[in-house]
Amino acid sequence: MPPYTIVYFPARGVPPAPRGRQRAPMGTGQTLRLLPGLGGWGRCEAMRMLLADQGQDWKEEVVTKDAWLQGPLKASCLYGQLPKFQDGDLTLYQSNAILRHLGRSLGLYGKDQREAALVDMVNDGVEDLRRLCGHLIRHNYEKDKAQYVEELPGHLKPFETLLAQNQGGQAFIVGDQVHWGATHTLGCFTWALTLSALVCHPRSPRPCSRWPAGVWLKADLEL
Ligand code: GTS
Repeated sequence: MPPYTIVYFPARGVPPAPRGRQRAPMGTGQTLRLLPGLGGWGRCEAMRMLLADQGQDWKEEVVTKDAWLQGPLKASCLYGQLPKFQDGDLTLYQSNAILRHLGRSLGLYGKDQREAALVDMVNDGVEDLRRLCGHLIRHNYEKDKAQYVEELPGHLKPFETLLAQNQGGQAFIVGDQVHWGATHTLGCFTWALTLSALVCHPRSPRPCSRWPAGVWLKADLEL
């Protein structure tokens, strides 16, 4: 029995249509389907990718909307929300706390406290970006999409700055080894950039049908 269990909604694969649209534009579906959890960048994709990359096994419990709406499971969750994560007899909620827990227990929290602080900082920045993307999809997509595209470079700038400061961009965003925030960063950037491409070229099957060559991630993207 794997020690880890992820309890979450079936949030991966085809994206939900941005509000005001019937569905994702033709031609993008295939691309988007290649990207794990792109629709809402499901909150469990980063932990799945991290576990897979580290050769860990885990169990999935998929909660349907109907099951959730019945109420008892929601009532049993600490914050009334999913994901819920189990590591043996330890039960956790809050996706970023779960990622941090995996980072600590798998030895992926930077080489010292200084790097750990930087990883925390990067991940909090990624969470902000994630909210920005989520807000665009869930709220005034048509009204806000142009502004989103215009402002995206500014939102990506801090990460670019950090990368440039670390061995001239030849290493990781923090330190010289994989850390727990990397999958969240990678996935969120892909989401943010794909959304931007979707706005600019709504009928084009670009840009991110593949992960960048040489990326450290070994996880199978069809997880
Ligand atoms: N801060 C939480 C985390 O990071 O885990 C947010 C969790 C959350 O928003 N969960 C949503 C939920 O349970 C699902 S998702 O938006 O993350 O996919 N919603 C159902 C409900 O009843 O609130």
